[in-house]
Amino acid sequence: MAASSSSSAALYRISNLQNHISPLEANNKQLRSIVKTSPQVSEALSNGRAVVALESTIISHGMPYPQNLQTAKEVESIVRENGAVPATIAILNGVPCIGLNEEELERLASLGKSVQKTAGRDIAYVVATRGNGATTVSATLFFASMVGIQVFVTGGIGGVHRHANQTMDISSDLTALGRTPIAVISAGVKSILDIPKTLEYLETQEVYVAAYKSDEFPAFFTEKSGCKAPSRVDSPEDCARVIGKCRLCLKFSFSYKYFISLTTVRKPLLSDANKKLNRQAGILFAVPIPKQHSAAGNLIESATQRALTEAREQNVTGNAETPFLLARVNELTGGTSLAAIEFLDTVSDIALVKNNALIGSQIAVALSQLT
Ligand code: PSU
Ligand code: MN
Repeated sequence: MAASSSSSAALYRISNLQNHISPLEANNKQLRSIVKTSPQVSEALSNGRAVVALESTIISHGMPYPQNLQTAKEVESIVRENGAVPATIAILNGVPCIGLNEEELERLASLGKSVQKTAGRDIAYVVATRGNGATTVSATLFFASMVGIQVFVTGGIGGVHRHANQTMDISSDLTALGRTPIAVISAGVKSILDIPKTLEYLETQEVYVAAYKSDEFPAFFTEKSGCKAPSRVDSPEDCARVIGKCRLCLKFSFSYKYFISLTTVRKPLLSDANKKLNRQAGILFAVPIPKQHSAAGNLIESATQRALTEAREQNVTGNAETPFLLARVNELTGGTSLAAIEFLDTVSDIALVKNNALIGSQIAVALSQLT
């Protein structure tokens, strides 16, 4: 990194944030000087309205431009139509943005894979070098909790990789969930990962995991993973009661022309759990693929299972496994055509993230209505 003195200062500041400041200190001046929250998101948060955080790696790395832009806009529309305010999170020119306007969303989408995939560990570097960063689940959790967002929608979360006992490849999404009191709505975990180990690791991290209207934990492309979900929820209201309402409201009173007093008002907590108990761990609500997409999902899943068997037979392990699986799934589902699987995969990814956006928004609204 070609560090100028100002970028070193920024690096120092953001490292300090990560190390010493509770993410829930939403009224911290230093944080607010670094992070840019959109007027819509700010307004919604201070009025206790429903807000849904959205990650941006799916935009930059999940699909090509302009399909990614169109999908990102459609997902935001679904959130709005269901009564919540979308907060897409990304780092633009070193500034973490919580809620993107049209021009910012267009910029992020058109930059595509040239934007750095930014996990928690990468945040300080991207900010310090004034870079552009597409946030993964772990980095999005960090920024969302900084401003007090409680609900976050994504497609699939990262997990424990197969052979993690040799490679140590475990997504920081899981450790971030373990220390961030936010509810993530995802379609479960792709079967390319080790789903039983992922569930074990979430347990170790004290993350509450529930399948939505199902007894089984979903495997992204299929409703069933073969693993019983640790818990089950059946409505947005159930989810809201587990999360518990954030009663931290900021009140600005303009009592004199140049005098602004900032008062933090905490209302009594009555009926909610995670928040009421001041638990600092996250929540994962896993939503199974909707029935109308299960045919496309099954096609991808059966190719994945076959590729996994072949990998075992050919003794492909370690970090060679994921590229092998992806290439083989391409071949199996599209013959020689890469476009076919990319199409199928993208179609299902889009369908799933949209479905999660619908349910996540309902959860955020139910949460805002908790009395
Ligand atoms: N899994 C998916 N789709 C995704 C990702 C994972 O099915 O888009 C992205 C998410 O942004 C997730 C990240 O947070 O990849 C995890 O990356 P890693 O395994 O490198 O931690
Ligand atoms: Mn990894």
